[in-house]
Amino acid sequence: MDINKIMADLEAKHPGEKEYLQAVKEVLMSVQNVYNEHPEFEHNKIVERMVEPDRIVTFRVTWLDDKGEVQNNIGYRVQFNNAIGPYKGGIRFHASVNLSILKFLGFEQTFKNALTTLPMGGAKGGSDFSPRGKSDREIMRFCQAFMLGLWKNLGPDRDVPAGDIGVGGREVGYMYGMYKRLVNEHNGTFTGKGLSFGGSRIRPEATGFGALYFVQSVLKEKSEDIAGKTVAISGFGNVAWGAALKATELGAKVVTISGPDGYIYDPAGLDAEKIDYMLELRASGNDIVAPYAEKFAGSEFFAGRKPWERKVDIALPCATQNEVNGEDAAMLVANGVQLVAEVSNMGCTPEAIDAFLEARITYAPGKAVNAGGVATSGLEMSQNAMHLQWSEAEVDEKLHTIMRDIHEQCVKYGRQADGYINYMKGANIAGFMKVADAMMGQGVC
Ligand code: 2IT
Repeated sequence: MDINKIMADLEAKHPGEKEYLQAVKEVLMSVQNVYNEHPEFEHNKIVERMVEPDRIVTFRVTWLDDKGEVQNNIGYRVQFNNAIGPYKGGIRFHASVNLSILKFLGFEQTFKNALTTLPMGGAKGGSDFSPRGKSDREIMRFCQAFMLGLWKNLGPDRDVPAGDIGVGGREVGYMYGMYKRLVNEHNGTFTGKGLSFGGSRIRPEATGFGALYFVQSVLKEKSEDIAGKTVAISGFGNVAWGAALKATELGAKVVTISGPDGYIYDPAGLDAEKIDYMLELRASGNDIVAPYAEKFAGSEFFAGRKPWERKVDIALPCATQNEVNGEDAAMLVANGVQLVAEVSNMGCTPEAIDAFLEARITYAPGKAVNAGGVATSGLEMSQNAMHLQWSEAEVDEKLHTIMRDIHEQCVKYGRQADGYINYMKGANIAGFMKVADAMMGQGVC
């Protein structure tokens, strides 16, 4: 495989799509050697077919704000690859959303979903709509208008969306409600639904819980335990909340959370009340964490800064892509961090990853660490298809098994001769091989 040529061709075709090109390059670099051992992949142009989405749908989303004014946004769905199962992946509502970001997310989702061992292809969607400061009615009207543009492309065996940044249980409910009216079927074509209409237990917690189960496996591999370790978390949304909840339950001390406005340092560590307060902060719709420091004595707010300047044992980026850069990584390394596990998708820049690998610090990529979210979505699809609902214990047990399995796959493909486990390489090879195998089995199409 000639990575330089593939990347140059891709860049010429999709100029300026930097997140997408970054995600593709990372995977190609990881799989290069294995790929070259399989001439049939080259013969069937597996990589060239894999890096282009199967289909991209873009549509205008027009809605009325509370003042009665007409608002326009762009909606997208990137159906990346359905070799393994129906297209599956979240929807992101954020002002920054563009095609490059959704293509990178859809590409990553394809390999992540393969790692879960469940039959799901990869997709991602979203809009440049910003939920910040919007009323509940505005959110509802936007979700309904978004569905009008997308519903024809969805279905339980076609494409099953879920939440992502800016899309939680409330938004999924509004979208699914409109979808259901349009198709006149209650067929479960969304995951992250409310418990009373087909949702799965543990789905809200699953991304964060799964990430901590993965971290437990990583530490076990090193004959260590998470209890007593200090943890830096970024973000304060659904994923950060689930991670903080499980980390605390397992005896770790979470000392930071963050928002677009800066970060909170709380040396006493988060407790149940503070973790509940994260939900309140999120529900306020203001997208800021500063009020935490006013509420909880002993904590401090650092405007415009990131939590990575703190001395911690474990760093869990839980906010968004490229939130840990080379400089942040250097600070974490200098402060003796032992493990960096991305809970956000592509949370680290290539420079940051290089810094961790060079310092031989364990770094685990989002597509392995955060796969518990979509895995539990897969479990929600199974429950919907069987018209039943599993107990919390049943879902949690399955989530545990899946995360342990993902960890094993990473170790299998990522262990180096000197014993160091390159989780990025392991996850990329394991995911890639499964998708490649499924594509090979279905012929050139
Ligand atoms: O990035 C992700 O894996 C998600 N946002 C969840 C996707 C899903 O379909 O549950």
